[in-house]
Amino acid sequence: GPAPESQKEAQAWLEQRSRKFGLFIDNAWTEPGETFASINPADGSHLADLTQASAVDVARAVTAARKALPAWQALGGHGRAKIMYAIARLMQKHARLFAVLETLDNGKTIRETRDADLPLVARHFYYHAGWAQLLDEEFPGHRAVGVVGQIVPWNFPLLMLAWKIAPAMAAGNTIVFKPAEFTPLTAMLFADICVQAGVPAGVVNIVTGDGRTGEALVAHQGIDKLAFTGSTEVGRLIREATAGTGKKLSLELGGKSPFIVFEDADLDAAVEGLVDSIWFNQGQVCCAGSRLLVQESVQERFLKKLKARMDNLRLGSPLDKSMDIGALVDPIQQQRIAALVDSARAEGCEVYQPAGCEVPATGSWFPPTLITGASTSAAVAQAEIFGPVLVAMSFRTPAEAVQLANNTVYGLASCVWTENISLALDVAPAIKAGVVWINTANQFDAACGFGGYKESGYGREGGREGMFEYLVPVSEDARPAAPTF
Ligand code: TXE
Repeated sequence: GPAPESQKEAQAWLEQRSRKFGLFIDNAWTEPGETFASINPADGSHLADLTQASAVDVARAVTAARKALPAWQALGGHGRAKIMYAIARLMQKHARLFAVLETLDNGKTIRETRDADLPLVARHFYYHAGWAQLLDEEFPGHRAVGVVGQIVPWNFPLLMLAWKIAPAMAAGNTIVFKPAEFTPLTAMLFADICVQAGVPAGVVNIVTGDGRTGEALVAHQGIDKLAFTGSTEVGRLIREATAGTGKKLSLELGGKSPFIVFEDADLDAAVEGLVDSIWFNQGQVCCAGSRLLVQESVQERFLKKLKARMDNLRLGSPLDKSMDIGALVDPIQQQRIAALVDSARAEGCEVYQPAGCEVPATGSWFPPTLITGASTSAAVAQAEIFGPVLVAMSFRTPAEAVQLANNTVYGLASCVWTENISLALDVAPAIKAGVVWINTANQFDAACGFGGYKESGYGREGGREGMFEYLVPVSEDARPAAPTF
């Protein structure tokens, strides 16, 4: 596993807080109130107790954010960038502690938290510090929205925090942030980093709690913009709740992304891409390539290679560096995924799970799974499974591939594998998805806008377009008078 000292450091940090956390408001910790537990899903052990923030707590956080707004904006882009660079450097300095804590809280493998999540988190703060410095030149006629409420899910706790907080800070907003109730710990550590980095009081406030805390944040009249990543169901509720309130809103919701393999593709590379696409983070990824569409002429060969590769996947302790597949975030997810796979079995689908992938007796786990023989309208072919379950289907022509790819209520991401660049360039624009990766998968960069179409939501995070989510055009009366000559 990771150096024992990193594990010790994580436990020591939790102990130092007596495994009990209040809310982070105005750069201070409140006394823990009514609490809920955060559990390590790999072994069921108790990690810490966190405060279930009430509507009154949320209101206090919004008030702190409102009060902090003028000074934060007066600091200017360069002043804010300096602080954001400090955050980025501190995240790098404490990357191992963050990675271990994330792995303990979420169940994802240490290889992923260490090599993917943490480097991307630092990159997001560095990148957006750059936009803070360029704000006046690059976004003239715009100002920060104001106080933003941000709600994130549990699949990439710290990375989603960075995707939300970094652009909001850069643009000059103040923030009330809510992590998911399953994975609040790295956000608590991030609060410490904010203080160390010199973030002024009230600029970043963190309230923990379940959907009720989220609802209070959504309903609060002092919020100017809401950013949400999570289920399509809750996204719909939030859109309804904010309709007619004037609150700006961005939603990043579910997906059922197609992974298209043409007959001329480098099949071995495509198998590796697919492993990354559907088994990374146990498939608990909004843009997971959960629908394999493979050309009929190579289907048999491809599935044979894929099964052989699945047989080599290692599932086990997420803190063990050699593991490919860790634990699911919570037993609820395990039950949900199992029910969907059972429904496929009942419908006569073939379900392949590698014989060597035994799941531990305690904790929440699900083996890598491949389903073949499903109809295009089957639940497993249409619903977001949000687990390590791949559904394979075949096509004959590029036109049929595109038709199947778009046969979903979602439109978040997609992958196209072919050695024929003309084919790739024909197919890519025909797929209605926010991202089309060609001969690769899961490339996330802070400079590249990410977001969906259809029921995957709207708005973009990252890149230049992501900045507009946290800015509004300046009203006429606030605009400097036109120069007179
Ligand atoms: O998501 P929720 P859950 C999908 C995935 C998963 C399912 C359920 O299929 O199995 O959703 O996951 C907060 N008002 N995705 O229940 O409920 C909640 O506290 C305001 C896909 O975890 O959407 C958490 O912080 N906020 C998705 C956040 O919303 C509310 C990632 C997300 O929780 C709220 C996650 C309410 N009424 C789940 N109710 C993706 N595609 O990225 C809950 N919350």
